[in-house]
Amino acid sequence: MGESSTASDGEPIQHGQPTVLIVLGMAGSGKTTLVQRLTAHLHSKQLPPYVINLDPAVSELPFPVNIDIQDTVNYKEVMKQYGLGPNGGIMTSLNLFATKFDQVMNLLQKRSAEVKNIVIDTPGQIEVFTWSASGAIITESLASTFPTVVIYVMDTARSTNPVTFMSNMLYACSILYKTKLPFIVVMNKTDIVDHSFAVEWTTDFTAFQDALNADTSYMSNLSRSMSLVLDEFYNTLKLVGFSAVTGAGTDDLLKAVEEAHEEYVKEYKPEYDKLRERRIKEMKKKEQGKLPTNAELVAEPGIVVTRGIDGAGEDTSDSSDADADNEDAEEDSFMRFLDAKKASAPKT
Ligand SMILES: Nc1nc2c(ncn2[C@@H]2O[C@H](COP(=O)(O)OP(=O)(O)O)[C@@H](O)[C@H]2O)c(=O)[nH]1
Ligand SMILES: [Mg+2]
Repeated sequence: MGESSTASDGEPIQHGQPTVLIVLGMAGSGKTTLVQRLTAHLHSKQLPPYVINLDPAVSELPFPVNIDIQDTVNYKEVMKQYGLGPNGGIMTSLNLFATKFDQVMNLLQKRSAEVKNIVIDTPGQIEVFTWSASGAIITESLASTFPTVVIYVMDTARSTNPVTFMSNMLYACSILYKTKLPFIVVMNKTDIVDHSFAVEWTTDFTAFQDALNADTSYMSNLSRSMSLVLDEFYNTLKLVGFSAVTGAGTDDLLKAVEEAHEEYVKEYKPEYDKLRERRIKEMKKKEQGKLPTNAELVAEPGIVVTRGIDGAGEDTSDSSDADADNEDAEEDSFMRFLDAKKASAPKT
């Protein structure tokens, strides 16, 4: 595969660049299960995605990953060494990982001609990723290089109450403004409850007001005024019903992703290009001020290991000798990281 590769339905890929899918959502909404479903689907279409796990606390990953934060940062050790609770541990692990994200970017750029999708699973606790500096660094790095799309996963069965629905949508809206990226809301778990109510509430203002009228709490009054604010957000929203368990809605989701990719190229890329230029200028200024150069930073021991994709589908590692060399280099760099870690481990 190369620049001329085509999408599953025969559509040429814009600019031959992969789409980065950042999967966000509340704990338990089904992010990991969605990534699993999507990964299996893309494997069956002979389009294995490049998968990154950014959740340092997940006990078992149900899909093959190329980069796993857990291979680099030991979340339990981080908690112990820094005396942190679970959330602080996840946050600090993500911060540690983000300091070396330029190396992840290098790996992604090397693979970018071969893959169509880069799928990123994020920590269960959404705020750890969306409102942290490291989450912003990771998102910005990705979005200033690749067409990047946010997939916001919602638990349909837990959103049937209009007040809960609106709170979740407000949260989604705030993330849209924070990330400034094309946005797809996935109403997951449609095998339990159909998502048609969500479609109605986001397209028919009075239908949502009627639903709220049945609720006389203080929150419903607040919701009534806030829902006016959300009307604008709903106008541009791509809402997709999905079941990570049955796979219903997979084609709709992939179609929305392709549309969002085009939206990125047309509307968001110019902004990210500007951002990137600003960053490069800042970098140059810093270099002149005798801070470590970019090259020196990249030459530090690596933190990232790329496991071959085993199990489901084809193994991309044997597609060429160059690939095998890359993987060796990645493995070597990870071993150097481990050695460096051992040497510098705190004595306590
Ligand atoms: N019925 C049903 N359950 C789901 C679906 N997707 C995820 N789940 C369940 O929801 C729970 C949380 O899923 P998980 O993917 O770990 O959520 P995460 O915290 O967002 O990564 C698990 O018990 C999943 O089996 C779905 O589409 N339908
Ligand atoms: Mg998860």
